[in-house]
Amino acid sequence: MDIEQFNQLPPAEARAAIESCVAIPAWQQQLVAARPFLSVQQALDYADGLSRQWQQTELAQAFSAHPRIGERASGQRAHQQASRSEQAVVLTADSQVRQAIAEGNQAYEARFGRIFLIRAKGRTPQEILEQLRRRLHNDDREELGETLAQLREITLLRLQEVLS
Ligand code: 2AL
Repeated sequence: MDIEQFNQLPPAEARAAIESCVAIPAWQQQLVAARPFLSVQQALDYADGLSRQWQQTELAQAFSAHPRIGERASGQRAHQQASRSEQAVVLTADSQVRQAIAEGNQAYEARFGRIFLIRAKGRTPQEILEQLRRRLHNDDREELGETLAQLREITLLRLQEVLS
């Protein structure tokens, strides 16, 4: 949909159009309420500004739209389709790399108490594995910051797709 169509949708429909970007109700609401936007770029900038306020609470809300890396999302809802497409590259990795990612996921969850989140689009499976191993050494504060930054990137990429 183009930006004019997004501007003109009734609020509930505009919200439905962007809810697959991130499962954070306040973000969805505020973005819809800030319409009209003059351009896609203005909408993206506004969405980015909102996402820079996220903290632990918002992160916890967001996980339902982001299955584990390497675990193919099933279902036809928009966020499940987006996730499948973002993570498709991981399925092309050899079994050793996939196994290492699965083990890294387990170690990460034991360490941080939540699933490992990374913007998968544009990264190779090997790069994802390297980031996973590197981030395991972060302290809690560093890792919260990196995770929120990755969530912002995924969200903005999805919004760009919706508004293209
Ligand atoms: C995801 C996902 O679903 N898409 C993406 O880029 N990253 N999940 C995750 N656990 O990082």
